[in-house]
Amino acid sequence: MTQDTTSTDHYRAVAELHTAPLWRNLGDVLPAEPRPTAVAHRWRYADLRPHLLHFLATLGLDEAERRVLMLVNPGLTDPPATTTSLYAGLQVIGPRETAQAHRHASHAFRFVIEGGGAATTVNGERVPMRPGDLLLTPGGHWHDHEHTGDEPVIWLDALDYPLVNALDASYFEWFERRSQPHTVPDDLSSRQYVHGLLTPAWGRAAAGPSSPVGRYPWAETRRAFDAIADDAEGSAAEGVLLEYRNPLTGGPVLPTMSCRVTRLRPGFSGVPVRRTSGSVLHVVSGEGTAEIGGVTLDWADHDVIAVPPWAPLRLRNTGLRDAYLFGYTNEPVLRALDLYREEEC
Ligand code: GTQ
Repeated sequence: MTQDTTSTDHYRAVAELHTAPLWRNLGDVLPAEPRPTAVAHRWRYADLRPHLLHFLATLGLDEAERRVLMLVNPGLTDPPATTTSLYAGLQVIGPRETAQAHRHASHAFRFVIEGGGAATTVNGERVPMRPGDLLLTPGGHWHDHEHTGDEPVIWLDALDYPLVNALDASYFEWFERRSQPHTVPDDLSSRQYVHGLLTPAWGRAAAGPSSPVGRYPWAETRRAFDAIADDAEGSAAEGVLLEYRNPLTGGPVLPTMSCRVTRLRPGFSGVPVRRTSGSVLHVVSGEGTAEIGGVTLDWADHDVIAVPPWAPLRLRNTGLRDAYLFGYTNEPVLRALDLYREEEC
Protein backbone atom coordinates (compact mmCIF):
# COMPACT_ATOMS: atom_id res chain seq x y z
CA MET A 1 0.00 0.00 0.00
CA THR A 2 1.45 3.37 -1.00
CA GLN A 3 1.46 6.39 1.26
CA ASP A 4 -1.27 8.03 -0.92
CA THR A 5 -3.56 5.08 -0.81
CA THR A 6 -3.16 5.02 2.94
CA SER A 7 -4.19 8.66 3.19
CA THR A 8 -7.14 8.11 0.88
CA ASP A 9 -8.26 5.25 3.09
CA HIS A 10 -7.94 7.43 6.16
CA TYR A 11 -9.92 10.27 4.56
CA ARG A 12 -12.66 7.81 3.66
CA ALA A 13 -12.60 6.29 7.13
CA VAL A 14 -12.83 9.61 8.97
CA ALA A 15 -15.70 10.70 6.69
CA GLU A 16 -17.57 7.50 7.60
CA LEU A 17 -17.02 8.40 11.24
CA HIS A 18 -18.78 11.74 10.57
CA THR A 19 -15.69 13.88 10.87
CA ALA A 20 -13.91 16.09 8.39
CA PRO A 21 -10.34 17.34 8.11
CA LEU A 22 -10.43 21.03 9.00
CA TRP A 23 -7.30 21.63 6.90
CA ARG A 24 -9.34 20.87 3.78
CA ASN A 25 -12.28 23.05 4.86
CA LEU A 26 -10.75 26.06 6.52
CA GLY A 27 -11.44 28.48 3.68
CA ASP A 28 -15.07 27.38 3.55
CA VAL A 29 -15.83 27.51 7.26
CA LEU A 30 -13.89 30.70 7.94
CA PRO A 31 -13.95 32.57 4.61
CA ALA A 32 -11.84 35.70 4.37
CA GLU A 33 -14.92 37.65 3.24
CA PRO A 34 -18.69 37.08 3.12
CA ARG A 35 -19.56 34.83 0.17
CA PRO A 36 -23.31 35.27 -0.30
CA THR A 37 -25.08 33.03 -2.78
CA ALA A 38 -27.71 35.79 -3.03
CA VAL A 39 -27.24 37.93 -6.13
CA ALA A 40 -28.25 41.48 -6.97
CA HIS A 41 -31.67 41.35 -8.56
CA ARG A 42 -34.48 43.72 -9.52
CA TRP A 43 -38.14 42.67 -9.84
CA ARG A 44 -40.07 45.06 -12.08
CA TYR A 45 -43.51 45.90 -10.73
CA ALA A 46 -44.79 46.46 -14.27
CA ASP A 47 -43.87 42.83 -15.10
CA LEU A 48 -45.48 41.32 -11.99
CA ARG A 49 -48.67 43.38 -11.62
CA PRO A 50 -50.58 41.76 -14.55
CA HIS A 51 -49.87 38.30 -13.09
CA LEU A 52 -51.07 39.38 -9.64
CA LEU A 53 -54.29 40.64 -11.23
CA HIS A 54 -54.64 37.37 -13.17
CA PHE A 55 -54.42 35.32 -9.96
CA LEU A 56 -56.80 37.76 -8.26
CA ALA A 57 -59.35 37.01 -10.98
CA THR A 58 -58.81 33.23 -11.09
CA LEU A 59 -57.74 32.02 -7.65
CA GLY A 60 -59.90 32.37 -4.54
CA LEU A 61 -58.46 32.85 -1.07
CA ASP A 62 -60.09 29.54 -0.08
CA GLU A 63 -57.47 27.95 -2.39
CA ALA A 64 -54.54 30.30 -1.92
CA GLU A 65 -55.08 31.59 1.63
CA ARG A 66 -52.47 34.30 1.01
CA ARG A 67 -52.31 35.34 -2.67
CA VAL A 68 -48.62 36.19 -2.77
CA LEU A 69 -45.89 36.05 -5.38
CA MET A 70 -42.69 35.34 -3.46
CA LEU A 71 -39.69 37.28 -4.77
CA VAL A 72 -37.15 34.48 -5.11
CA ASN A 73 -33.53 35.50 -5.50
CA PRO A 74 -31.91 33.58 -8.42
CA GLY A 75 -29.14 32.58 -6.00
CA LEU A 76 -31.45 31.57 -3.13
CA THR A 77 -34.04 29.20 -4.57
CA ASP A 78 -33.89 26.32 -2.05
CA PRO A 79 -35.04 27.37 0.45
CA PRO A 80 -36.50 30.43 -1.28
CA ALA A 81 -35.43 33.83 0.04
CA THR A 82 -35.09 37.33 -1.36
CA THR A 83 -31.71 38.15 0.09
CA THR A 84 -29.70 36.62 2.93
CA SER A 85 -32.05 36.10 5.92
CA LEU A 86 -34.89 38.21 4.40
CA TYR A 87 -38.01 37.50 2.38
CA ALA A 88 -40.22 39.78 0.28
CA GLY A 89 -43.46 38.99 -1.52
CA LEU A 90 -46.18 40.87 -3.38
CA GLN A 91 -49.67 40.20 -2.03
CA VAL A 92 -52.97 41.10 -3.68
CA ILE A 93 -56.40 41.07 -2.06
CA GLY A 94 -59.71 41.85 -3.73
CA PRO A 95 -62.99 43.42 -2.59
CA ARG A 96 -64.92 41.41 0.06
CA GLU A 97 -62.05 38.98 0.61
CA THR A 98 -60.61 38.02 3.97
CA ALA A 99 -57.24 36.35 4.54
CA GLN A 100 -57.60 34.06 7.54
CA ALA A 101 -56.11 34.92 10.94
CA HIS A 102 -52.87 33.20 11.90
CA ARG A 103 -49.65 33.81 13.79
CA HIS A 104 -46.10 32.62 13.48
CA ALA A 105 -42.66 32.94 15.01
CA SER A 106 -41.43 35.13 12.16
CA HIS A 107 -41.60 38.88 12.48
CA ALA A 108 -43.36 40.46 9.52
CA PHE A 109 -44.47 43.77 8.11
CA ARG A 110 -46.25 45.12 5.04
CA PHE A 111 -45.61 48.21 2.95
CA VAL A 112 -48.69 49.22 0.97
CA ILE A 113 -48.21 49.80 -2.78
CA GLU A 114 -51.62 50.56 -4.27
CA GLY A 115 -55.36 50.57 -3.65
CA GLY A 116 -57.55 51.48 -0.71
CA GLY A 117 -60.13 49.90 1.55
CA ALA A 118 -58.10 47.03 3.03
CA ALA A 119 -57.17 46.61 6.67
CA THR A 120 -55.08 44.24 8.74
CA THR A 121 -56.15 43.27 12.24
CA VAL A 122 -53.21 42.70 14.61
CA ASN A 123 -54.00 41.25 18.05
CA GLY A 124 -57.52 42.71 17.90
CA GLU A 125 -56.58 46.16 16.54
CA ARG A 126 -57.82 46.91 13.02
CA VAL A 127 -55.26 48.97 11.13
CA PRO A 128 -56.15 50.64 7.81
CA MET A 129 -53.83 50.16 4.82
CA ARG A 130 -53.11 53.12 2.56
CA PRO A 131 -50.38 53.46 -0.07
CA GLY A 132 -47.02 54.16 1.58
CA ASP A 133 -48.14 52.94 5.02
CA LEU A 134 -45.89 50.55 6.94
CA LEU A 135 -47.81 47.99 9.03
CA LEU A 136 -46.11 45.76 11.60
CA THR A 137 -47.03 42.23 12.60
CA PRO A 138 -44.34 41.24 15.11
CA GLY A 139 -43.71 37.53 15.73
CA GLY A 140 -46.48 35.81 17.70
CA HIS A 141 -49.09 38.49 16.88
CA TRP A 142 -52.36 37.22 15.37
CA HIS A 143 -53.05 38.86 12.00
CA ASP A 144 -55.73 38.68 9.33
CA HIS A 145 -56.42 40.89 6.33
CA GLU A 146 -59.81 42.14 5.09
CA HIS A 147 -60.97 44.28 2.20
CA THR A 148 -64.10 46.40 2.26
CA GLY A 149 -63.14 48.69 -0.65
CA ASP A 150 -63.75 48.23 -4.36
CA GLU A 151 -60.34 48.02 -6.06
CA PRO A 152 -57.46 45.54 -5.77
CA VAL A 153 -55.03 46.31 -2.97
CA ILE A 154 -51.40 45.28 -3.44
CA TRP A 155 -48.67 45.41 -0.83
CA LEU A 156 -45.14 44.25 -0.20
CA ASP A 157 -44.84 41.58 2.50
CA ALA A 158 -41.58 41.19 4.41
CA LEU A 159 -40.67 38.39 6.78
CA ASP A 160 -37.52 37.12 8.46
CA TYR A 161 -38.44 33.45 7.94
CA PRO A 162 -35.14 32.52 6.20
CA LEU A 163 -33.39 33.37 9.47
CA VAL A 164 -36.01 31.75 11.70
CA ASN A 165 -35.82 28.53 9.67
CA ALA A 166 -32.02 28.56 9.58
CA LEU A 167 -32.24 28.58 13.39
CA ASP A 168 -35.02 25.93 13.40
CA ALA A 169 -37.12 28.22 15.59
CA SER A 170 -40.40 28.33 13.60
CA TYR A 171 -43.98 27.79 14.70
CA PHE A 172 -47.25 28.54 12.90
CA GLU A 173 -50.85 28.46 14.19
CA TRP A 174 -54.29 29.26 12.77
CA PHE A 175 -56.66 31.38 14.88
CA GLU A 176 -59.81 29.56 16.03
CA ARG A 177 -61.97 31.69 13.71
CA ARG A 178 -61.40 33.08 10.22
CA SER A 179 -61.21 36.68 11.49
CA GLN A 180 -60.32 38.09 14.88
CA PRO A 181 -62.80 40.09 16.96
CA HIS A 182 -61.93 43.80 17.09
CA THR A 183 -61.07 44.33 20.75
CA VAL A 184 -59.13 47.59 20.48
CA PRO A 185 -60.25 50.92 18.88
CA ASP A 186 -59.20 51.01 15.21
CA ASP A 187 -55.64 52.26 14.56
CA LEU A 188 -55.20 53.17 18.25
CA SER A 189 -51.49 52.37 18.55
CA SER A 190 -50.63 54.55 15.58
CA ARG A 191 -52.72 57.44 16.91
CA GLN A 192 -51.10 57.09 20.35
CA TYR A 193 -47.51 57.09 19.18
CA VAL A 194 -47.52 59.13 15.98
CA HIS A 195 -46.59 62.34 17.80
CA GLY A 196 -43.29 60.82 18.83
CA LEU A 197 -42.12 63.35 21.37
CA LEU A 198 -45.35 62.95 23.39
CA THR A 199 -46.07 59.30 24.08
CA PRO A 200 -48.51 57.70 26.55
CA ALA A 201 -47.06 57.72 30.06
CA TRP A 202 -49.48 55.19 31.51
CA GLY A 203 -47.62 52.27 30.01
CA ARG A 204 -50.18 50.62 27.80
CA ALA A 205 -47.40 48.63 26.15
CA ALA A 206 -44.34 47.24 27.88
CA ALA A 207 -41.17 48.30 26.10
CA GLY A 208 -39.97 45.32 24.14
CA PRO A 209 -37.86 44.57 21.10
CA SER A 210 -40.85 45.03 18.76
CA SER A 211 -42.48 48.41 18.24
CA PRO A 212 -46.02 48.71 19.70
CA VAL A 213 -47.08 50.76 16.64
CA GLY A 214 -49.40 48.99 14.20
CA ARG A 215 -49.04 51.54 11.40
CA TYR A 216 -46.52 54.17 10.36
CA PRO A 217 -48.67 56.29 8.00
CA TRP A 218 -47.21 57.63 4.77
CA ALA A 219 -48.73 61.04 5.55
CA GLU A 220 -46.40 61.24 8.59
CA THR A 221 -43.41 60.05 6.57
CA ARG A 222 -44.04 62.88 4.10
CA ARG A 223 -44.36 65.36 6.97
CA ALA A 224 -40.98 64.21 8.29
CA PHE A 225 -39.33 64.83 4.91
CA ASP A 226 -41.12 68.15 4.42
CA ALA A 227 -39.99 69.32 7.87
CA ILE A 228 -36.36 68.74 6.92
CA ALA A 229 -36.82 70.20 3.44
CA ASP A 230 -33.35 71.05 2.09
CA ASP A 231 -31.86 71.87 5.48
CA ALA A 232 -30.35 68.41 5.96
CA GLU A 233 -27.84 67.12 3.47
CA GLY A 234 -28.40 63.52 4.49
CA SER A 235 -26.00 60.65 4.07
CA ALA A 236 -23.49 60.60 1.21
CA ALA A 237 -24.51 57.04 0.40
CA GLU A 238 -28.26 57.15 0.80
CA GLY A 239 -29.54 60.71 0.87
CA VAL A 240 -32.05 61.86 3.47
CA LEU A 241 -32.39 58.47 5.12
CA LEU A 242 -34.93 58.13 7.96
CA GLU A 243 -35.30 55.05 10.15
CA TYR A 244 -38.70 53.95 11.44
CA ARG A 245 -38.36 53.66 15.23
CA ASN A 246 -39.79 51.75 18.14
CA PRO A 247 -41.01 54.77 20.17
CA LEU A 248 -40.47 52.98 23.48
CA THR A 249 -36.83 52.04 22.94
CA GLY A 250 -35.59 54.24 20.11
CA GLY A 251 -34.47 51.03 18.41
CA PRO A 252 -35.51 49.43 15.11
CA VAL A 253 -39.17 48.48 14.62
CA LEU A 254 -38.52 44.72 14.90
CA PRO A 255 -35.69 42.77 16.54
CA THR A 256 -34.66 41.20 13.25
CA MET A 257 -35.44 43.93 10.72
CA SER A 258 -34.81 47.66 10.48
CA CYS A 259 -37.05 49.68 8.15
CA ARG A 260 -35.92 52.90 6.49
CA VAL A 261 -37.07 55.34 3.87
CA THR A 262 -34.97 57.78 1.92
CA ARG A 263 -35.52 60.72 -0.39
CA LEU A 264 -33.05 61.19 -3.22
CA ARG A 265 -33.12 64.55 -4.98
CA PRO A 266 -32.91 64.59 -8.82
CA GLY A 267 -29.25 64.12 -9.81
CA PHE A 268 -28.38 62.43 -6.51
CA SER A 269 -25.39 60.12 -6.93
CA GLY A 270 -24.41 58.26 -3.77
CA VAL A 271 -20.98 57.11 -2.69
CA PRO A 272 -20.74 53.30 -2.86
CA VAL A 273 -20.93 51.45 0.47
CA ARG A 274 -20.92 47.84 1.47
CA ARG A 275 -22.25 46.29 4.62
CA THR A 276 -22.44 42.86 6.16
CA SER A 277 -26.23 43.26 6.27
CA GLY A 278 -28.46 42.15 3.41
CA SER A 279 -31.24 44.46 2.35
CA VAL A 280 -34.31 44.80 0.18
CA LEU A 281 -35.21 48.12 -1.46
CA HIS A 282 -38.68 49.07 -2.65
CA VAL A 283 -39.24 52.06 -4.92
CA VAL A 284 -42.12 54.10 -3.53
CA SER A 285 -41.80 56.50 -6.46
CA GLY A 286 -39.12 57.77 -8.83
CA GLU A 287 -36.57 56.52 -11.33
CA GLY A 288 -32.93 55.72 -10.91
CA THR A 289 -30.21 53.09 -10.87
CA ALA A 290 -28.65 50.82 -8.28
CA GLU A 291 -25.12 49.69 -9.03
CA ILE A 292 -24.61 46.57 -6.94
CA GLY A 293 -21.23 44.90 -7.14
CA GLY A 294 -20.68 45.72 -10.81
CA VAL A 295 -24.29 45.08 -11.92
CA THR A 296 -26.34 48.16 -12.82
CA LEU A 297 -30.08 47.80 -12.33
CA ASP A 298 -32.47 50.55 -13.31
CA TRP A 299 -35.54 51.07 -11.18
CA ALA A 300 -38.94 52.73 -11.43
CA ASP A 301 -42.14 53.01 -9.37
CA HIS A 302 -42.78 50.01 -7.07
CA ASP A 303 -39.86 47.87 -8.25
CA VAL A 304 -38.10 45.73 -5.64
CA ILE A 305 -34.33 45.21 -5.46
CA ALA A 306 -32.32 42.60 -3.54
CA VAL A 307 -28.96 43.75 -2.20
CA PRO A 308 -26.70 40.88 -1.06
CA PRO A 309 -24.49 41.30 1.99
CA TRP A 310 -21.10 42.90 1.34
CA ALA A 311 -21.96 43.91 -2.24
CA PRO A 312 -21.01 47.55 -2.88
CA LEU A 313 -24.21 49.54 -3.44
CA ARG A 314 -24.36 52.85 -5.29
CA LEU A 315 -27.68 54.67 -5.74
CA ARG A 316 -28.53 57.29 -8.33
CA ASN A 317 -31.68 59.28 -9.01
CA THR A 318 -31.77 59.62 -12.81
CA GLY A 319 -35.30 61.08 -12.93
CA LEU A 320 -36.61 64.63 -12.88
CA ARG A 321 -38.48 64.25 -9.58
CA ASP A 322 -37.59 63.30 -6.02
CA ALA A 323 -37.26 59.56 -5.56
CA TYR A 324 -38.50 57.83 -2.40
CA LEU A 325 -37.02 54.44 -1.59
CA PHE A 326 -38.27 52.26 1.24
CA GLY A 327 -35.84 49.60 2.48
CA TYR A 328 -35.29 47.02 5.15
CA THR A 329 -32.23 45.18 6.38
CA ASN A 330 -31.17 42.50 8.86
CA GLU A 331 -28.80 44.98 10.50
CA PRO A 332 -30.36 44.56 14.00
CA VAL A 333 -29.45 40.85 13.95
CA LEU A 334 -25.88 41.57 12.94
CA ARG A 335 -25.52 44.35 15.52
CA ALA A 336 -26.89 42.11 18.29
CA LEU A 337 -24.25 39.53 17.40
CA ASP A 338 -21.44 42.07 16.92
CA LEU A 339 -21.20 41.13 13.23
CA TYR A 340 -22.18 44.44 11.63
CA ARG A 341 -19.55 46.14 9.50
CA GLU A 342 -19.79 48.77 6.81
CA GLU A 343 -17.31 50.64 4.66
CA GLU A 344 -17.23 53.04 1.73
CA CYS A 345 -15.72 51.38 -1.30
O1 GTQ B 1 -50.03 38.01 4.95
O2 GTQ B 1 -49.74 36.89 6.79
O3 GTQ B 1 -46.13 36.92 2.11
O4 GTQ B 1 -48.08 34.92 6.78
C1 GTQ B 1 -46.00 35.32 3.83
C2 GTQ B 1 -46.52 34.81 5.02
C3 GTQ B 1 -47.71 37.00 3.84
C4 GTQ B 1 -49.40 37.17 5.63
C5 GTQ B 1 -46.62 36.40 3.25
C6 GTQ B 1 -47.61 35.40 5.62
C7 GTQ B 1 -48.22 36.51 5.02
